[in-house]
This record gives sequence, structure tokens and C-alpha cells, in this order.
Amino acid sequence: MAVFEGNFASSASCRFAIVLGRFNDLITGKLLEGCQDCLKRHGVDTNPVGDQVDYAWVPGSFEIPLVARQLALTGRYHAIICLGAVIRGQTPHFDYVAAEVAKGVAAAGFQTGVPIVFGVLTTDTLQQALERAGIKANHGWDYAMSALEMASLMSQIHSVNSNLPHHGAVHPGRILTGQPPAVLTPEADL
Ligand code: INI
Repeated sequence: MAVFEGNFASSASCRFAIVLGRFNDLITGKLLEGCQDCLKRHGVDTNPVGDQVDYAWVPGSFEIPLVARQLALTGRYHAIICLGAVIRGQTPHFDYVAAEVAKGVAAAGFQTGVPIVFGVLTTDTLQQALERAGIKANHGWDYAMSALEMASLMSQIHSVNSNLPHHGAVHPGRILTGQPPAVLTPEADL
């Protein structure tokens, strides 16, 4: 039997997408900086014109799951990082947006088989969000670590599974063309 455990040493061959909300961009911009810093220090080229990271800006956190799922379905990414900031105001809007983005991101991951990191801050105040986006710590860094680890872990699992018929999950490196994904090959993995 085996122990599967993601590592942080194979990121040079991974591709990532970052989906981020413009709403509260004072916060999401800072999360992005932390996220990029972590990826870079683990050997990932974060340049948008490079080969490893694509970026998709959406209006707000509510729109994140749809775009994350569509990106996952391309089969191009080893992991997707969703960055948003939902800050409680005086209206119930917070609860609706926070609940939908959390459910939607989880569903997108389950449906596509691609790790989708939930990097959406949900806080009561702007101050709390700032503290988590650079003043005390930057959770953007932690979200990138989760993506690196999950990309590695899933690639290990895919490679063990490579001789079995595919069960519907989208496999990184495969651009879907309307044809069902074929049997995975070890070469297609990390
Ligand atoms: N979007 C956020 O990302 N954070 C919020 O705090 C927020 N609040 O509180 O309203 C928010 N709303 C916008 C929402 O995500 C959608 O973009 C909008 O409803 C259009 O669908």
C-alpha cells in the first residue's frame, strides 16, 4: 500500500490559474501579492505572459465558482486558486455571497477533479480582512501553499491511477475538445 503526500519540489512543471474578485480589491490585491510571492519562491513563473499561471478577474466573489469551474474544465491546470474578500456589512448580502462562493468552489472541485483552493476571506470588518491580507499575515501565501501541495498530491494519485479507465475527472495538461478524456498516462503527470 502507499502513503500519498504532496510535496513542494515539483512546482516547476505545474500550471495554475488564479481567479480573483475585484470587489474589495484593496484586500484581494494584497492576497494576490502574497500568493504570487509564495509561488515564485517555489519556482513558479507567475508572469501572466509566461506558461505557468493564468489570471481571471471577476466582479466579485459570487462569480468566482463559475469561472473556476470553466477554467478547471479546460484540463489545463494542476490547481486553481480562488481569491476573494467578503466583508460583513449592514445587509444580509454578506451571508448570501459567502455561502454561495464557499459551496460553489467546493462543487467546482468535486465536479472537475481539479483542486480548487478556497482563498476567500470572510470577515466581520475591513480591519480583520487587512490583518489577514498583509498587516499581520498574508493568507495569500497559505492559499498558494495549499495549491502547490494539492497539485503534487493529485498528480501522484493520477499517476498511480494511470492504468485504470478514467472516471470523469478532468486531467491537467489535457485541453478538452469535446472528446471524453482518454486513459491517463504517467507521462502526462508530473
Ligand atoms: N463581493 C465580494 O467579493 N465581497 C463582498 O463583501 C461583497 N458584498 O458584501 O456585497 C460582494 N458582493 C458582490 C458579489 O460578489 C457579486 O459580484 C454581485 O452580487 C454581482 O453578482
